[in-house]
Amino acid sequence: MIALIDRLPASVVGPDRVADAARRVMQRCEELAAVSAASDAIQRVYLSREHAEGNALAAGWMREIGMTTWQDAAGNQIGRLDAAGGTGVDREAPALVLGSHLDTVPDAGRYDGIVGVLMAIEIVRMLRVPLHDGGWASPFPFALEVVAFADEEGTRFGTALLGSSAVAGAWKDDWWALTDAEGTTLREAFHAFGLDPERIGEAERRPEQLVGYLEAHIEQGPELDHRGEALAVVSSIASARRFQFTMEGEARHAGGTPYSVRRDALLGASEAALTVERLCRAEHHVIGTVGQFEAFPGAVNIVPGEVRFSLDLRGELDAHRDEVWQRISAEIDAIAGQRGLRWQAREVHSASAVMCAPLLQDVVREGIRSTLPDGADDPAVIFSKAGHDGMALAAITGVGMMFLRNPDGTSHHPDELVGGDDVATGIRALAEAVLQLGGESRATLERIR
Ligand code: HGY
Ligand code: MN
Ligand code: MN
Repeated sequence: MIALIDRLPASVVGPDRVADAARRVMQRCEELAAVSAASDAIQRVYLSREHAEGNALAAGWMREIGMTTWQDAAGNQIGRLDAAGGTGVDREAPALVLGSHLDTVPDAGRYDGIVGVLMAIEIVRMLRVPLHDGGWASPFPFALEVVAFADEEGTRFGTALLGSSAVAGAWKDDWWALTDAEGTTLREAFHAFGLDPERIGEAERRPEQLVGYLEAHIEQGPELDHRGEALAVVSSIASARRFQFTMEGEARHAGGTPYSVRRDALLGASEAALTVERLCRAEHHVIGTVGQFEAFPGAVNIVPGEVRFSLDLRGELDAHRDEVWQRISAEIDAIAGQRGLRWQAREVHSASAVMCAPLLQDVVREGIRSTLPDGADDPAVIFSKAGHDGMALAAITGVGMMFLRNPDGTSHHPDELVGGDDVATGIRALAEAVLQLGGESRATLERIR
């Protein structure tokens, strides 16, 4: 089958053009990597100077291809090409949204989120059509938008998907009191960034304004690398729950306090962390991680009286995740009882598993197929163990994702990698997916969920 993309002029979509686009993506990943709060690491968190600088760079790249750009009321950076109508452009057409996030974890890699935003810009560059007035438009019955989400990771305030939750109309008022490590509230950070908390509702998009959301992202796992394949269709995005634990015992002298009277919070919390690992290892669909762990008062010669630690718990389905959470909390209760400790867990983030829209899975599959030799096996289908903005957007539109090979699956780490060739293959695949979608009837497009 001739791929739709091969019907476009080689001067636009030929291998040289796609290679140019991939080179631009890789080079811009380096540019964005330099926009960091740290001189020796990559860190770009929500409502920071680096967030503003990253948005400004992305806005410039969006405008460069003729997109109208704006920063929404939650700090997401958006670009739009209206749909080419009969006589001009149709400013009311629903949009297919492409993109990912520009924020990072601490000491991040260069590609998590970033590569998806930049690939989206290149796909729009390839598929846009010129207008008589010198502008550009989407050739489809839908507009094309690129969104650089502002806070997918939740690094600064602990609650993830803030930018995409605002777009999905799922903002929670009790988030305003969230504080960062310096004690700055989310509300104060909004004001400092130049955003008005009272206008957060303006970021919301309604289902009828959207055709769907398509995101390219590195796999953040080793499966494609092990399979020797560049791309995969994402079937679903794992559910997530995040907790902040406090384990309390009694701070006592490290020398004079016999073991028989100790209530050592660190040992209780350590047993809890090992329990998470044991229970999750026994489950193939649930993954638990204790990523933060701090003992107080934290002196070498004092038995720790308190430990604060985090739990990141994910499951292919909400039910799997919640059943293991029940078992984890029951065992932690028993550990605390045996050690004379008190514990509490505050849930700071929860997102349900999201099944990717069947039609979007199909067009991503066709897009990947267009990059494979005739007779090749079907593309890999992977459920995402990493969280993504699509978890929030699924509340208002259909979500599709494509994974790129991520050597060793190393991610959330400076050694995170993606190959330029795989980015080129991904650009071609996702462009084909959009072209396939463009050929669907309006009735079909309205049913994407
Ligand atoms: O944590 C995650 O899975 C994502 O990278 N935010
Ligand atoms: Mn991430
Ligand atoms: Mn990500």
